[in-house]
Amino acid sequence: MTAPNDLAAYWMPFTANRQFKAAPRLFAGASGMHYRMTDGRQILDGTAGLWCVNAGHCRPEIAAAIAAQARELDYATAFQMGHPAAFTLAARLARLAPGDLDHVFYVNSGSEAVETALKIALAYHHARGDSRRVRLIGRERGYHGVNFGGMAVGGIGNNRKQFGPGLGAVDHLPHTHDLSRNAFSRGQPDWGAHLADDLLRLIALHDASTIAAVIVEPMAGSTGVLVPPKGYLERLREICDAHGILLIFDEVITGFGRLGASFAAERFGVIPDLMTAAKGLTNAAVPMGAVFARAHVHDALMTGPDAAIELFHGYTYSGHPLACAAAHATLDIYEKEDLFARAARIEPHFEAAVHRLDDGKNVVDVRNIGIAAGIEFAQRDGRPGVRAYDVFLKCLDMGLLTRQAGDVIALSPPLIASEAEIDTMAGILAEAAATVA
Ligand code: PXG
Repeated sequence: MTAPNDLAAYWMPFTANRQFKAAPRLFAGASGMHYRMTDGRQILDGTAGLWCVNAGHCRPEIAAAIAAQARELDYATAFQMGHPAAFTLAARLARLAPGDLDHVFYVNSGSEAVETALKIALAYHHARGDSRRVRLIGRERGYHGVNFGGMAVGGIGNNRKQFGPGLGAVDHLPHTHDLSRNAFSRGQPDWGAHLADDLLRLIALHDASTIAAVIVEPMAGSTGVLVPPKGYLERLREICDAHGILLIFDEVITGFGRLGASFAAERFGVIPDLMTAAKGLTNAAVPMGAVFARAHVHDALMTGPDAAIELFHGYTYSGHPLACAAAHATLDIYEKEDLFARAARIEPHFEAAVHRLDDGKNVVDVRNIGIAAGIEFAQRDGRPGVRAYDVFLKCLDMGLLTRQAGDVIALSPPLIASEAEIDTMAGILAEAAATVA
C-alpha cells in the first residue's frame, strides 16, 4: 500500500496531529512479531499493538474465522435476539475467568467495558434497594478509557481538564508509585500495601453507605506500568468486603495472559466483583470488550417479572458475530499454544533483559511484571515526556516500536516473543537511550 498524500481529513486520536502530519509514520502490514511500514521497513513490535495483539499479528486462523463468519451471519441484533457464538463464547470466557466471574456482558471497547461495569455496579445497589450508593472511587494515575464515567474515575489530569466537571460523585485513591521507595523493583514492590488503607479515609469522609464501587487497574498500564505492591489488592478486597462496596478490576490490559495468567485476578488470587476486558479478547482483530460479573452481582439483577428487561443497557454491536468468531479463534490459539503459561515461563528472561537498562543513560526506574515493563527517564529541563518521546522516535528509527507514556517507555510485546527478540528490544532501547540527550 502506498502512503496517502493528503493527511488533513483524519483527526487522529491521542496524537499531536500537526507534529505527526509533518513527519508521518504509517503502518502498511504486519505479521507475527513485526509491522511493515509504508516505506517497507520491518519494525519489531515491542507493544503488542497497543497491549492487545497478544498472539502476534495477522494470525491466519483468526483471519479465516472472521472471513467465514462474515459470509455466514454478518450481523445479528443482540436485543431480544441472539446467535449461538455469543452464548458459546460467554460460556468459554466464564470457564476461563477465575472464581465465579461467570456472567459476561459484551461491549466493543475497553471504554465501553468500564462504563458498563460502573453502571452494573450502580444497578446492583439499586436492585438491592440501596440506591444511596452512587459514589465511584478510582485512583490517581488510573486509566479507564475516555468516556465520561471512565474519565471521571480515571486519574490522568490531561484526560480530564478539557471536558468540564463530568460525574460529580467520584473520588480517588492515591497511586502506589514512589520512586524513593520502590524504584527498580522486580515484580511486586515490597512497599506500598498501606496505601490501600486510604480507602478507609474516603469511607470516613463520604460514609460507606454512599459508595457503590472502587475501580482499579490491578496493574496500571497506560501511566507507565505501575505494579501493585505486595498485599495491596488483597487489602482493597478486604476493605470493600467489610463495607459492602463492589470491587472492579479493569483488566483491559492485564487480561488474556499479559501477567502470565488468564487475568491479573488469577495471578494475584484476588477476585473482584466485576472485571472488564477488551484488547486481547480478540487479539485486537475485531473490536470487542466484555464485563465479567460474579454470580451475586448478576443474580441480584435477575429479579422482578420474567418479562421485564433487567438492565437497560447495551450496544448495537454487543456480541457482534465477527467479534465472537475472532474471540473464539483467539482463545483456540491461547489454548493450543498455552500462551499464558508461556508468558509466565519467559517472564524471568524478560525481567532480566529489561533490568539491563537499570544503569542506562537518564534511566531513573525500571519496573516489570508479567510481560510488561516500564522504563522511566528523568525529565529534560523539567519538561514532562520530551526525553521519552525522543527515545521512542529513536527506537522506531532503529526498528523497534515502543509506547511512550509521559516519562516512561513501556514494553509489552506479544506473548509469542522469543528470548532473542526480547534481548533485541532491550538492546535497542539501551542504545536509543544512550544516543538521546
Ligand atoms: N481500561 C484500561 C485499563 C485501558 O488500558 C481502556 C480501559 C480503554 O480501552 P479502549 O478500548 O476504549 O481504548 C484502556 C485502554 C497506552 C494506551 O498508551 C492504553 C490504552 C489505550 C490507549 C493508549 O498505554 N488502554
